[in-house]
Amino acid sequence: MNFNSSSYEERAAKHPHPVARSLFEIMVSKKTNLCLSVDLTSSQEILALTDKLGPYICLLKTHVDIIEDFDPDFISKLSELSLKHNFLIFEDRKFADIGSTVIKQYGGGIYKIAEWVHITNCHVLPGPGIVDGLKSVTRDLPPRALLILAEMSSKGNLLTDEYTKTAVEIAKNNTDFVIGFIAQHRVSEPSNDKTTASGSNADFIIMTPGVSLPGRDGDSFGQQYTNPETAICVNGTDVLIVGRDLFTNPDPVSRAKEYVSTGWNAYLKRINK
Ligand code: BMP
Repeated sequence: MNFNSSSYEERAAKHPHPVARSLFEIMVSKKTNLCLSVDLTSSQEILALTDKLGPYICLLKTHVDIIEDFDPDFISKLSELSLKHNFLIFEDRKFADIGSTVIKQYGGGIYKIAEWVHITNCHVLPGPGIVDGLKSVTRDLPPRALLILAEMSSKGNLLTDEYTKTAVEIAKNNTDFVIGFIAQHRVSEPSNDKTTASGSNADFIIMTPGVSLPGRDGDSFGQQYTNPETAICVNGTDVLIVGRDLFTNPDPVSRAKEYVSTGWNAYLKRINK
């Protein structure tokens, strides 16, 4: 679909959701639209890389259930890094069960995701009850937000156009909690002067995984990559999610700087600055 030609500043000023506002404000102040997907399995390695790349990212994406030595102290340290470097935390949990089960998965268990994570995500396969369930967990917490998986990067995935449209409808009915999509394209109308707090003109943030600078051609399990410039200028994404191309790089800081400048220049081109 279309891309969004408003600046992140304009979108921050108008956005009704506090988590979306914070994210846009961080992006503007640090001049970055990069999200590090820190898919490592040792908590020490995750913390060390996050401390190194913290200055270059607006968002840190975790898969907390792959950590082999998880302990609650890890969460305190990660939260300290998020304050030190000014980024938000996104747990890529991809909830996919009925409302009453996701309530326990999001709020409880050993990870207590809702307590420390600003943003999480879900599939809408079970129908809108999953969003209602997740939202109910956040009632007495600081602001929390949800992304809906509307498209996936992997070859042969089953998220059809029809499914994507339904995902967008569910998001539009829950703009007090859903701030955007994990998607490969801008799947909803871009915001404009008619942007409203909710409903059909809500300003959804598009975050795209399966992004790599030229040179990485997918993996042997169906991952597919788009380059940052295409993702931002053609497909209309707002946040670039990058994993292995950063955390397996021998010089992740230099690589992160390349993503930051490529991503930011592509964004400036898109908004015509
Ligand atoms: P990488 O850049 O190393 O391919 O990692 C991509 C990250 O984004 C992984 O953590 C994966 O779980 C996630 N992801 C994805 O690759 N495609 C999707 O459609 C949705 C995802 O969350």
